[in-house]
Amino acid sequence: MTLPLQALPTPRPEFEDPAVLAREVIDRLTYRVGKDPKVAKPHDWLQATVLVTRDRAIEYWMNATRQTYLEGGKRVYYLSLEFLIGRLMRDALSNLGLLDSMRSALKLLDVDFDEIAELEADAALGNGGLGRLAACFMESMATVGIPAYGYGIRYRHGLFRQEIIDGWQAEMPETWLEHGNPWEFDRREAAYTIGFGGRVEYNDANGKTEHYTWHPQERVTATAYDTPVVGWRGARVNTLRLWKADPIDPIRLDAFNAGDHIGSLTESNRADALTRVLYPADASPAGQELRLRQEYFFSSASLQDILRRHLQQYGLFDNLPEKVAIQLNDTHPAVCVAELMRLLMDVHEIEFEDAWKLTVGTIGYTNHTLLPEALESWPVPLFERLLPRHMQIIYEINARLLKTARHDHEMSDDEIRSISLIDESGERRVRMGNLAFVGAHAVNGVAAMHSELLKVTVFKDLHRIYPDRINNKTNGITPRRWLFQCNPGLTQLITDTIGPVFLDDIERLRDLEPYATDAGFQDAFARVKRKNKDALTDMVRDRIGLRIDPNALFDIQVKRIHEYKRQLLNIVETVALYDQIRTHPERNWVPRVKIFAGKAAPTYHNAKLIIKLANDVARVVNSNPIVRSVLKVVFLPNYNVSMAEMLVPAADLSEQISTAGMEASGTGNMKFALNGALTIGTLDGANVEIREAVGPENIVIFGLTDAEVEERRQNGHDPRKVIEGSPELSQALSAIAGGVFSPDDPGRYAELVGGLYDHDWFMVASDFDSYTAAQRRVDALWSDPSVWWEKAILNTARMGWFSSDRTIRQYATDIWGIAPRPD
Ligand code: B1N
Repeated sequence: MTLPLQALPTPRPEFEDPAVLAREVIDRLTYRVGKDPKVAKPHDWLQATVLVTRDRAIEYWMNATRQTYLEGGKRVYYLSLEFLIGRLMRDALSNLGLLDSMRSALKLLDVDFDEIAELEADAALGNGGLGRLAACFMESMATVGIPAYGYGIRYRHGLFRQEIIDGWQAEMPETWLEHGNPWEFDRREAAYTIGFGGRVEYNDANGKTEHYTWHPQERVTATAYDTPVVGWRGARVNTLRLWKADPIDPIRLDAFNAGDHIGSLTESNRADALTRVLYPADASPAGQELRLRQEYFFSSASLQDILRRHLQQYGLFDNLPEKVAIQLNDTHPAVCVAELMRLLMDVHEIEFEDAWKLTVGTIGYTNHTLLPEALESWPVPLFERLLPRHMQIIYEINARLLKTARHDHEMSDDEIRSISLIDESGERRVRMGNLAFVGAHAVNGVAAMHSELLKVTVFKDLHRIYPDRINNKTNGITPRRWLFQCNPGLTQLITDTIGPVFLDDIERLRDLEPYATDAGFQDAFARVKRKNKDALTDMVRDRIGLRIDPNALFDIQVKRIHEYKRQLLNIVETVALYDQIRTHPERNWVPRVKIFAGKAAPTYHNAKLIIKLANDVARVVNSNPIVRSVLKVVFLPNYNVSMAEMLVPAADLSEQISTAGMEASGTGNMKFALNGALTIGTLDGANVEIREAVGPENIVIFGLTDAEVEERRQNGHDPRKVIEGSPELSQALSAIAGGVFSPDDPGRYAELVGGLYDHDWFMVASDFDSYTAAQRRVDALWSDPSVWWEKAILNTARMGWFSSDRTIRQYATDIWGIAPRPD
């Protein structure tokens, strides 16, 4: 059935009326939550409010879906093992333009909006930047009017909750579904069978076309759960479809009836385990069998769903690349290359050559890291056992690739070895990065520098064969969540100053430039920052019982804990500063609060030790009577999206200090700068482009360049000499290694510090002097408020380009071949 466009529902006039909304909230509370308003608890109100919000999104949602169908438009499918969404209610209400109305509606019911909004659990279905990027992209695709589906896994437990016990990280299970999830629709009708293991049958019954049939040994069902994603001003509502694994038969009745009650449950438990928990690995390996099962499970379910939808609308696959774009968020869904080939060949009887053209034409691949340990590869025996048919297909793709390389490109044996889909250097392994590269028509990095590095490092030889394939799409962040919602004070001030146009065209933030030197505007800007810092001050007191001074410079490093991100450099500098202040207490020190937060992968020993060190240093510094009036150190437990929404608007200084060449992009750097923090950072990832955008005088850059880092690693360097040449560094390291901060266990940090003397892979020692000098430049800038606020304002004014709307438009035109709605 096709509906004429005019028949599509449009929002009614009472859409925004608080009285109407209030009535609807009572209605949902009564009939859906089943609670009398008199006895309803805050959680019940939250659920009722979410249901009203969700229902308001539904008309737009259906509208969008129908329109895409009618127009025969190209659909984008964003496949990601992670979606780090955070809370949804404020986002949806704000994008629907209903935030104020809902606040008033709840007031009529004597319910405080902010209080119930705080109760919503963060959907933490991701580890860090890669997962948060997927969430920003979903919102931007809806905003710029792209018909898009996100596909991922509905983990029962998202990223673990971090507790700090005696200074150490402890991991607790995360239970976001505890109170149910009023956002999602479970689509029991959209279910697919996913196989594992078994054998492949070959038959050439008609003697012409070879035909293979996979007979899996094990099967599970993938069931869809849909969440609406609302674009800015309700421009479009797209779908985030997350898969849950279910046993084919909830209880195998034959076994159950035969009295084997336990045996009948094993299959059920196996299915359950598949989508039970997110791997807590960020830019590090997660090489267990269950992970490969998760990857294949959601890849296969998503592709089956995509092909079903396509076939239903078009009846054939010849036009797949014209109507479907599949974007792989890193290699986690790279098995899609083989699965799409299998579905096209074995199920839909398309020949290899044709299937390959359709596959490559449809798939795009985004690479997010160069860290060798994070590049996925799977042992061939494991892959073969779990996915025997896919292994065959990969061998076939590889044979053709290597033939081209040898004959058309005259590649040497070394080059052939490096491009092969199979790593033969030790135990044979399937290289997922190479598979994604050859199976995609476009391969992109996530910042200019990273994309250039792809061409000369991991994909050097593949780049020779496919010189047009690698391209850059610098990351972005959605300004709705990361400015309008998290910083309403600044948003209001900007609106009052330059008018509301920037709300729909974020690069118009530039209109603020003339006000950067205006004393009145500087004051107002500083007052907004101060209010945000007051709120953070209260939060720190409530969470860890520490008093901090909102007049001090708030210096913030929040992100996953990783050696390449160099929280250790920041901590060592803190210790050196502590020593200096104690030696010269009479000097005019700039008061600082150093704030750290972030999770470590549970098996990452050094990262966990760095958390302990931050907490040990905090304890000592914060209790020193001389120092504590000018220096405080804070480690906030359980960093997540909601906490970032408090930290980002309250920062004066943003720490983006990774070893050059190692942070592919970073996106926290963009959030802080947009909210008027100055960046102290290395020339790494997107910092390079942030410097170009805000101007070199408005960012504090230090440290070795990526080329210098590379040169030192190649030619060897002597960190011990570097340390001995820097009295401040030597003293700080001796204090840490000697147990000054760990009197209960003086040897705790001996190895960690020893690593700096021995190899210092991450160049902490090499960059130390340059970093401290940069920090003193920050102090000088802070000491002249008119200078500081001018720079802060120029950061906000010039960061509009880092909107994920811009990133998505570039993906749309360059990779997906669709025209987004113009600005
Ligand atoms: O992706 C972000 C970038 O801004 C960061 O620089 C980058 O480190 C991050 C395996 C990863 N790269 N690789 C991962 C995550 C989970 C996992 O299991 C790797 N995350 C990044 C967005 O582009």
